[in-house]
Amino acid sequence: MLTLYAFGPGANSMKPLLTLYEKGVAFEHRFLNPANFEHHEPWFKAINPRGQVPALDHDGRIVTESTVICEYVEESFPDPPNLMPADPFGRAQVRVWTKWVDEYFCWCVSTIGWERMIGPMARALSDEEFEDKVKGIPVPEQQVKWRNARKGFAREVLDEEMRKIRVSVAKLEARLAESEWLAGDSYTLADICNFAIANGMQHGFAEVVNADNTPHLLAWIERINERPACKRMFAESRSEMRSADLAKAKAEAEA
Ligand SMILES: N[C@@H](CCC(=O)N[C@@H](CS)C(=O)NCC(=O)O)C(=O)O
Repeated sequence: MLTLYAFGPGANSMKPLLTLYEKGVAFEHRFLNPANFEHHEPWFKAINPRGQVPALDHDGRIVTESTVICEYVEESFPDPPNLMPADPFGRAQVRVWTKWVDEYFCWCVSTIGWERMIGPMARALSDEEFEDKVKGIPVPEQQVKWRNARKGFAREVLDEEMRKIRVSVAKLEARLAESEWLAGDSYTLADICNFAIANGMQHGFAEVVNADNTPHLLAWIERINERPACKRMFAESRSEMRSADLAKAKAEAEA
């Protein structure tokens, strides 16, 4: 029995979600709503003490860290399609790309995302409500990030993160101009983990990711969006998220 705890098809949550869809493995998807701070509730911190998604429960054993979960799924369900190359050199190339997304690309996009989305969410709370929520955040650095988002990140921080986004996008464009996929000849976890962060930048960062500046990156984003597993992931996640909202609203109305 597999249960994936995630926010939905975006960012770190999307990495294992798309991997599970690509592998065709049956699993239960448990959506947490970040607007309700559900990931900081005690029941979820009992699953991931860091209070972060994604987390995978496989027969009662918990695996955390998005990229680690992807490799765990690939190794636990080795039937094709294979998302890791068979040879050690190929696997090393995939890991160079997944390490880069986890340590560099993800962070600059995340800060701008927090400024745009988490900031307004945090400012909608009263000081008292906010402090109460912050107390429930187990990772000290995340407490700082929530406070910075509420205040608004400093201009120099935002400028530096935008610089790193431009560097990241140029790196992806250069690689995809010479190769259909990021690590070698086939679609791998390198593509899935980078797509999870890059998808949507053609809208949210259209001044950087667009047909004139990054035609190869755009084509790669479209190619992955056209994959049957990816289409299924978006369609089913949307309908599951709607049902979860309806079930929650119903439970609240009945309470
Ligand atoms: N290194 C972790 C990072 C997980 C992470 O940052 N998750 C975000 C969602 S994309 C989260 O739970 N954020 C909520 C918070 O930290 O309050 C991974 O790759 O799984």
